[in-house]
Amino acid sequence: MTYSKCRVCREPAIIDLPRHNANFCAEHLLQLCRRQVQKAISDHDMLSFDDKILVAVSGGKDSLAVWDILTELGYRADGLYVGLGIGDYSDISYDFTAAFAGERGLDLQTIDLRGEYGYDVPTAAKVTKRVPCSACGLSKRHLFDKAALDGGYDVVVTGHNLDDEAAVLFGNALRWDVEYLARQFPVLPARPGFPKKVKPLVRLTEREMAAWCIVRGIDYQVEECPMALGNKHLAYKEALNAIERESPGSKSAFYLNFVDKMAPILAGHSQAASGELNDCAVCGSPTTGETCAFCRLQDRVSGREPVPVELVLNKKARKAYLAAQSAAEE
Ligand code: Q46
Ligand code: ZN
Ligand code: ZN
Repeated sequence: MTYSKCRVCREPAIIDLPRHNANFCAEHLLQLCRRQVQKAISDHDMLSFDDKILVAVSGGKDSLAVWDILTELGYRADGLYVGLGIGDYSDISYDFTAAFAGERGLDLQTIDLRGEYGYDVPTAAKVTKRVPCSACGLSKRHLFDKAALDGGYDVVVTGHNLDDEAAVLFGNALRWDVEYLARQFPVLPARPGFPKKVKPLVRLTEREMAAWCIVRGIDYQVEECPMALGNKHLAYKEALNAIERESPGSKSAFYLNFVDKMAPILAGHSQAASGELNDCAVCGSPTTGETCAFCRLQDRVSGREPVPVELVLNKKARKAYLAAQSAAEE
């Protein structure tokens, strides 16, 4: 598709961005992305050039793009990939991550959940009878925190973009979940036992990140995680996209104005940030109980026979997953 002219240089554009009411050529799209990342970093005091940074990489466009942008801007950033054991999806995601790091000479650490902790996400979901994202999110958070603290990193970067954050905000606001709303900021400061965590892509959309990867020649996992099929997060994204089509700019106003105007009001409302914490009896991580949620999960699910991905999907998601599998095999 061709779009008229770049707003900056008047050369032919490669993308239209209705929320900016403008089109951009490849060079000026990259410039816009860099500037939005720099603005997020400086507005929220996310990173300094002396920081030792750990990027949580999944092999998808956002995490590879944020690693690429930070490196290009001159930050010192290593990557950490956690192998979740979600069938071919995880294997392919790892290949994209390793290729990206290898081609650029970047340091990539990997943790394999089954190899090192004796379980994978589908098995954990089956045993706990909870949605896969629950065990997955819990495991990733714990392992990224631990790797950052053990490795002497100052900060963990994740690739959450504007679409992700607006969708989470939408869900939290639908329920007026003040506890979650109070924690939904682009920066979580370090606390004893927890590293600082930042989201430098909160001013950029999925579409802009996909365009960044295409222009920069970054190959990434384009498939959604099969476990995400049918989850509420995707439904919230679709709802916000429908609003955005009618009224460009609504999505960024919804999220960025929340951060500017509501964050100061909600500060201090999170009990998790203020409660007393003990050291986990098994691993030493901070926890409100005796043993942390990660160690309790591991204790429950480790050593079980691996459960195939399709067995933990609902009927609709299983159908879509198996159809995609057989199409890939043809
Ligand atoms: S990887 Fe894990 Fe996501 Fe898949 S199981 Fe859910 S949380 S959807 S970012
Ligand atoms: Zn241009
Ligand atoms: Zn523990």
